[in-house]
Amino acid sequence: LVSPYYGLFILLGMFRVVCLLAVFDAVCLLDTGMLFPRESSSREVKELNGLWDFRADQSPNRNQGFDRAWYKSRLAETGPVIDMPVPASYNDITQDPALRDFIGWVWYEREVVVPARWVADGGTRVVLRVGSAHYYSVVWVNGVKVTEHDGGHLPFEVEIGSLIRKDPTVPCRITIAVNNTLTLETLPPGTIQHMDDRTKYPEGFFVQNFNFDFFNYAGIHRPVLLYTTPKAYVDDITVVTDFLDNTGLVKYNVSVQGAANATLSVTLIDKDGRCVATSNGPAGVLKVVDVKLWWPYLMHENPGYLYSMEVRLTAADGKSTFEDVYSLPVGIRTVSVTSTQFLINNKPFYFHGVNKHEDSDIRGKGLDWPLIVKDFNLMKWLGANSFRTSHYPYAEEILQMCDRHGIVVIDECPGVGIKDIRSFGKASLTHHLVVMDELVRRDKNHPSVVMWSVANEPAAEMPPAEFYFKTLIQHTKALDPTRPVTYITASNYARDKGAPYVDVICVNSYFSWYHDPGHLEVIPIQLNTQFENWYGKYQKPIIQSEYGADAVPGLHSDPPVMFTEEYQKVVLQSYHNVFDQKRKQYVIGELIWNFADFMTVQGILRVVGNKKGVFTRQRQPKAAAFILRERYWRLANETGRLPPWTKYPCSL
Ligand code: BDP
Repeated sequence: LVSPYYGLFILLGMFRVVCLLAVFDAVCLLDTGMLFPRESSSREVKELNGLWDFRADQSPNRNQGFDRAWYKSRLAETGPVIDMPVPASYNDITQDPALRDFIGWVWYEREVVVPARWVADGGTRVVLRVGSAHYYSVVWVNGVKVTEHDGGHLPFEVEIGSLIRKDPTVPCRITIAVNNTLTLETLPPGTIQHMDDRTKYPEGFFVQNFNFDFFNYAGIHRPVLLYTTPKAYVDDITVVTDFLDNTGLVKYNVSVQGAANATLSVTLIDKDGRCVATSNGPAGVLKVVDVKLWWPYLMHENPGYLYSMEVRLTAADGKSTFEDVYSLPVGIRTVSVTSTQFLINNKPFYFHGVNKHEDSDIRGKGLDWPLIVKDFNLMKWLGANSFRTSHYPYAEEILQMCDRHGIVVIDECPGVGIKDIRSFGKASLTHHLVVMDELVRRDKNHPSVVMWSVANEPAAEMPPAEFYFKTLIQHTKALDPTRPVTYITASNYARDKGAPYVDVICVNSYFSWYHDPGHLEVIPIQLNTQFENWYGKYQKPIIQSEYGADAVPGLHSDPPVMFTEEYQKVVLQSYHNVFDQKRKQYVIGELIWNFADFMTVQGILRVVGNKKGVFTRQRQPKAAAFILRERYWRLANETGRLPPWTKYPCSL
């Protein structure tokens, strides 16, 4: 395997310092930006959320929709349709088990009234954007294919202005076909298995296999919208922040599309609306006197401080003048790693947080504001200062909440369940690199994101894992030299092939659960050995990135037995005792598995999903939540700088 990026890695490694000051997406192969769609004086947004027409293609090869060109006319004309909410997973919306477990193409369609001005004004770009659709999407507008996208969890978009202008009298019909099939080369990977033994299985029976522990929810999971920009527009912005004494530095780079010569002015505005720095041109450094740094929740009395960077573009093409305005929230902070510490703004940061899932009743993985806000309230109630986006990128709306509330994020790509040696091949790696490009492009400007995770529990002991992870990690560091990169391991410390390349060791372990089930007494010894082994070999800081136990709410037993609330409590407490010794040395964080119960495939190890949540799926606390809450607030009071009224238990 020879990576097309290999030469660039070496070069970029050598010039890492230079990169810090320059644009940091030099190796990204994507040629356009993916700024979050925001309204401004020059941009309008029209949400297409709500009810769409929907049909699953139940034909034996799932290809009838393409064979009969369902995109050419209204979906209701080619067969029966049902109402489908967007955003939402389609799986739990009906009573039909065939739709819950559906594998293959589903079709969404909706007609949109496009404002007349957007159609009339040829100087306006009209962009169709899908926040995420799982897994492979093809999009048509009025029967014309406009784009396709490989991968769930990340946005894609396409300009459709010229198409809707072709015939302004017809309504704009948007058709999106989405296929949730996972193959050896998708992320996450999977395989389709056909069962041909007619004495055992019905005609056409097949299953989707994969090696991850969450339900493979599918559909259009995040908002679909139309937004406008002028023809000449701000396509991308990259900021890298730093500070020196009390002067903040915002290095920025703006890329422009649609104009050979554009004038750019950049203004940084504080929370009170005061302009604190200005600059001109596509790249520069904004200097902020008496800077208010971005601090994590519970580390500072004023966490999540955001400035607003207003980028104003003016361009002319002989006939017309274009002005585009885009405002980007900017948090000024630094991140670095030593052999024993994780530093935010040069101060040691200890992750006391959670692992989450995008998962809830009925909605599946669909973005839902009440759920998002409830989860943030629960995280703050717990005293959690961080979470990992296990096991895929979460909605941008969630990261924006993290920026504002000071919740620190380990941002994970969908590289979960890479266990089959064939998923370490060239095609898989190439796709994985593109997914990292897309992820970094989307999330690079979030101050809350402090580390990239390129995978969860891959088969890191397999021989090809070394080249695979070396390439992937170096590529990610070249994309973004300002953040540490890791992957989450559950393999043997001595045989883990990627560990030499990560900046922080993240280890998952389930002592007294998957190993030595029922034997709580092994935890102190085995956890201590785990830490000593990893640190002894690599001398890198360690995060316990997962630990926990299932508890069925309401099940009790003393002495504790597995699956009771008491057992979950004692597992946590036994881990905590060891964390307390090791955090004085090189353990820099602990993330519980999991924040809340979540849905999985059916299997003999799962009773209606994974029950390792400290909250139920309906977000009610189990006994373990109170253990965690006491601990996290104690940790915060030891390590943070809190105003007295937020100190546990006074605020409660
Ligand atoms: C870990 C996986 C996570 C699972 C968890 C479990 O990373 O996705 O849900 O085990 O089994 O190994 O509960």
